[in-house]
Amino acid sequence: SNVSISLEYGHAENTRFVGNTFVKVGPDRTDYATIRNGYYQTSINHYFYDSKFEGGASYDAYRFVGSGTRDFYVGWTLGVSAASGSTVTITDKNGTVAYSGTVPAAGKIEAQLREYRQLPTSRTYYTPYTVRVTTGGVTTTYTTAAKPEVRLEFTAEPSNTTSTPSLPAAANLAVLEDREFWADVYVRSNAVLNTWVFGGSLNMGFNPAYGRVVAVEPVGEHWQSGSNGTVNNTTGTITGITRTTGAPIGGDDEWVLFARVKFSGKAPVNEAAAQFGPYNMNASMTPGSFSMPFGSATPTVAAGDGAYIYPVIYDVDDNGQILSGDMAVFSAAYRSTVGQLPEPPYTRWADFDGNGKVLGGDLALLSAVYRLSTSQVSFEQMPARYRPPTWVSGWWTRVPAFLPLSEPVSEPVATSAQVVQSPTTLTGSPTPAIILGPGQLKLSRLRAARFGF
Ligand SMILES: [Ca+2]
Ligand SMILES: [Ca+2]
Ligand SMILES: [Ca+2]
Repeated sequence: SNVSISLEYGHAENTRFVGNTFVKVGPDRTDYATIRNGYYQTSINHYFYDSKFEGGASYDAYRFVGSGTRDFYVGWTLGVSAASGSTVTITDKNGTVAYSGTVPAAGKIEAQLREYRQLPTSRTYYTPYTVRVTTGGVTTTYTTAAKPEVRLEFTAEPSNTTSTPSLPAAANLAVLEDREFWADVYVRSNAVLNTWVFGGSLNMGFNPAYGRVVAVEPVGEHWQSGSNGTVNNTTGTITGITRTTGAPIGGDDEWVLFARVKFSGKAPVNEAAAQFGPYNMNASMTPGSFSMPFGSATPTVAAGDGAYIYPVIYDVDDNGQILSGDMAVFSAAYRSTVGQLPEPPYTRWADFDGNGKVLGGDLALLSAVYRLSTSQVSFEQMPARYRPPTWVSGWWTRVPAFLPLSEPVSEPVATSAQVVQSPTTLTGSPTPAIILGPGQLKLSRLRAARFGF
């Protein structure tokens, strides 16, 4: 056993084990017990507070031997965050006061509270506790376990952090399509009642039209067991991500990394409707029950990040590459004025720089990325009007959530009143505005066109 209380050499009472890590090592033995207690005398009032377990050790791996009254208590430290000077009173489920005190300048008190008393054949719980916090004459009442929180953070540069006292303010990740980025899910105990989290389960959802899961990645040794769940990129769901541990990290009110999902965004170019994004991937979280020292609860979902996917505007046929198919659509619109004719040709799409005409400036933009795959294009190579408002460089940026992202870029649709040529005329004999037919032009000739061939 890891702890053996009361042997034939003598009995014991009133021991306290605080903040220990119990590790089961060596070959499996059928007579193993993490806590062994008893001989033939009374052996009571043994307390274990804030224990951590590794290798299969557990409070449930106990053995009482002998006879007489024998027990041990399991307890945890509960932090209560409140304004300095607040009074805190904590009562157990029987109404017995377990803690009473005043919050010091640091803004937090810590109380050692019993979860249960283990007897040879029974277990008596003291939970749930009622926590009353009185600040300025106003009393707020909490119960353990108060709901923990989960929060989503999108990042294009995952850190090695597995726990952190604070996360960046909620923001939106604005990212070009066909790039890999991560959704990090963090969990912490209640912001007022601070304690550890032993694990839980989580489902996630996203709009599969705008992204897919590449992998659900391991997040570190601090979770001793778990599952990365089942991904369905057709329905946009990840079900059954689970984590459990007997040795939680973080504790207190720190955020602990629970899951890390690698995504790749996808964004269509809808040339007919002139819809060019960005698109909200609409990631969502549905947590199941989470286990904590004083009980279990379903977390609240804290306001976190969103992810907006920007299409690489040039890839009009959405095949992931900027090649002849895209050039053909552009060629058809070349030298046209936006809104002058019914679409197609797709002048609203082809007018990349937004000056109202499909001319050399647009061709220059397209030529610069020709033959690249969409994953090789960065915002530098996109027209300014297709970049996120806070963009500085590269293929992603974080946009503060309180700033509205650009609305989906769309141009007014040409009405019949704006059509200056009849469709028959257009089909039968191209006007000077439509010199180039779809698929008829190679890049070299377009370059020539740019210089006025
Ligand atoms: Ca696309
Ligand atoms: Ca393409
Ligand atoms: Ca233009």
